Amino acid sequence: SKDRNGIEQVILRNNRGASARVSLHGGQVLSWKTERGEELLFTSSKAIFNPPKAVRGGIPICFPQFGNRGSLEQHGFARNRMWTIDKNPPPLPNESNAKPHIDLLLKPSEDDLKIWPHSFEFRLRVSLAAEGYLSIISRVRNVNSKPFSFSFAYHTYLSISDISEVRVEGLETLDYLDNLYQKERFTEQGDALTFESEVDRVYLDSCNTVAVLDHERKRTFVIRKDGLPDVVVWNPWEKKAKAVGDLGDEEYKQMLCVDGAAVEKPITLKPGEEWTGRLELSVVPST
Ligand code: TA6
Repeated sequence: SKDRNGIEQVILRNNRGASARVSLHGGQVLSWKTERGEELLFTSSKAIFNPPKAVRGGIPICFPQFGNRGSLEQHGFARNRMWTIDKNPPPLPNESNAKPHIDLLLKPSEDDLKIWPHSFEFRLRVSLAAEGYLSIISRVRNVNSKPFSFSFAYHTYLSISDISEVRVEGLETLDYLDNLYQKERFTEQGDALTFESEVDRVYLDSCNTVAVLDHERKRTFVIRKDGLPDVVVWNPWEKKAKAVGDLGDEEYKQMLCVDGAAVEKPITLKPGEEWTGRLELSVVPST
């Protein structure tokens, strides 16, 4: 199907009615719904669905650079490019092709190679399991003759009821780089993370499971990851939300970014080598 700007999108639906929508622009998941049709990802009411800008919401892919840690545009160019449907993807070990899935491919254009001179093949698989969880697998292969390094994040906008009623578990005691304090390193004080003001952190060397508890909606997002050592946590809060043009002034209350990422230690690939980064999102009822 096509969106209002004629951008191709793919709808995945499992046999219980859960669904996901993926745009070929940016390879961006724009929607993930429960079998009851409840939207689980946040999209700003002021989102701009006009390439090359990435839609504010869903799960933008930050590649080959996370944030402003380098010479490229913020979060790299992958989220601002048209991807193609990968008709003949190399098989994914222990991934069943039975579940609804889409395979997308991004290769650098001549212009991309001018700003980032590293030939790569980025294969993205988005799939929806029978139980409704969303799985995203990124495979980046170095098809160049020299090694290259990149940083990466699945910039995941979770839809929540009220940011002041949310707790994040699984990051206790970790060190983090605080983007609000010149990316300096701090240590988390050992309890679940709650939110009273802007948070913009990269938690380091996290374990592979993080839980985001939405108290009001009595549900917990479970984020499982592999190949992604770090977790970015971002909420702009009131002042920053007003400064973000494609985010409603009050909407910071309904969103939280908890991103599987590889930021502190960029991934280095030798010629011919391939990296795999897996993210699995599920939502479970919680008391
Ligand atoms: O989540 C980390 C971060 O770099 C924040 O500092 C904020 O800029 C956010 O990403 C959104 O970035 P974007 O380029 O999508 O507006």
